[in-house]
Amino acid sequence: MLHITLAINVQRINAQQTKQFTPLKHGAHRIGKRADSVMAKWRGYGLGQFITWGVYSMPGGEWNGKQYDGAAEWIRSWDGMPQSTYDSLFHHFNPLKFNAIAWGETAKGMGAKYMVVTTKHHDGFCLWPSKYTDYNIAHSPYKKDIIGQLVNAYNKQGIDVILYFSVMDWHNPDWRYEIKTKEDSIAFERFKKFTRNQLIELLTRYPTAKGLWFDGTWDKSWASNGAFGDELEQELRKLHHGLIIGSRFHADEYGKRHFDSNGNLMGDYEQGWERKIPNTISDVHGNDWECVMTVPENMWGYNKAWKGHIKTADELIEMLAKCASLDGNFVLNFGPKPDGTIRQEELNLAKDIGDWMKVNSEAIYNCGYAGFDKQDWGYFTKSRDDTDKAYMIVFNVPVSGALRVKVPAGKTIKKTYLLNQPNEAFEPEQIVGNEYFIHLKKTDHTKPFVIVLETANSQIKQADGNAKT
Ligand code: 1KN
Repeated sequence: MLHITLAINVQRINAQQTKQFTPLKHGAHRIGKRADSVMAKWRGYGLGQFITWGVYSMPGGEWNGKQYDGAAEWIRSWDGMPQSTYDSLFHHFNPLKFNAIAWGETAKGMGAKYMVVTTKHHDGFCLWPSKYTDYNIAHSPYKKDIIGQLVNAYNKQGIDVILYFSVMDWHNPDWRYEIKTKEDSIAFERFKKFTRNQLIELLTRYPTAKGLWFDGTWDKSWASNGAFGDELEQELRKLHHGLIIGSRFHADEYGKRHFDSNGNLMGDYEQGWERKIPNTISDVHGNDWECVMTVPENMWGYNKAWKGHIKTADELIEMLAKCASLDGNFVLNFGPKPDGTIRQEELNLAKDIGDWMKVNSEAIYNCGYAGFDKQDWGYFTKSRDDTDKAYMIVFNVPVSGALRVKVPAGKTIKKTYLLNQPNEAFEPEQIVGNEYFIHLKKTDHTKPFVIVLETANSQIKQADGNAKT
């Protein structure tokens, strides 16, 4: 038995050694995390707000009394609504109740440190007055630049802004899914110039933007133009100091997306965590990452019906804690209404999350993976600066009231107390070696809560608690 196992291991090692390295011009340009201060700030954001807004908020997932089953911002792709009708909606887009300052206050109240906003979704409608297409906000009855107002209002609240941009553009006649003919390739060359122009325009108009958030980059047309995307990315980075771009912009020269042909992450952070969260630290491969999450199952733009399960504030706080515990940011989507207001359900969630953050954000901001074994009661986080202070974000209180903690080898617990009641210390019970129980004094919590865990290097070499068996 042992003999067989060894043989398999040897084979594996050989396979690794002979694995081919593919020389790439347009793959990853850096291995590992960015080390600069702009990215360090991004890493510390913890919580963000995503805003999906455009003319799709007008039908709100419904046309002629019929309900569209997909996400509301995709309604243009539905047979039930003629594309020409959709493309005329903007003549009536007039969000008179839009108040960028009020949105910024909501985001601030929730505890968001950054905001991602759709400058242009797949439908091609631009919320800024773009020089490169008339299909933009200046040609709507509303007229005013929405992106500019948001950038200013959010920056005044101390919230950084990242610009969402869909490369795929259903409105531009030069967009192609695939390049099949000479004509296609001529059209797509024009489209590439248009895309470059719009991106330079955005960065020039909104110099305080911290990054670009790309979407609609999966089609063959774009993925087979990896060299163009990569060179454009380098150009944009030169233009805009510290610019943050995730793994979703360009493919490598073999059409590989996110991770290049050698398995290395392209861009500054992994952008594949859309509406999903990794389970263990090994799932994130040491990279920066961010999760973007919707409140209902899969609806970004405003949907009148809001079908299916609607996540609660506690569920969302748990997702936020889980992300922080695995080194990622959590970004919650809002889909404002066509009149420019945010629906009451979302305002309530922002308030409830904010109320929790006011007490507990120390366990989220600038926190990451703590290096402790995961336990069933919730999530450990640790400040990226303070190596001897961890947080236990507790969601599931066991009937015993005893929370199991296993501190890393070579550490002991120095002090344990509730984050919001620092004077009330717990006395951890040592189970064996570096494993402890923290006995809660009350077990009828109605909200997730945070326990601070101060550790110290253990003086005495620990006995068999750490021994490998
Ligand atoms: C599964 O295919 C898609 C394609 C596009 C799922 C979602 C999306 C878009 N990305 C999100 C950030 C939303 O903007 C959504 O419309």
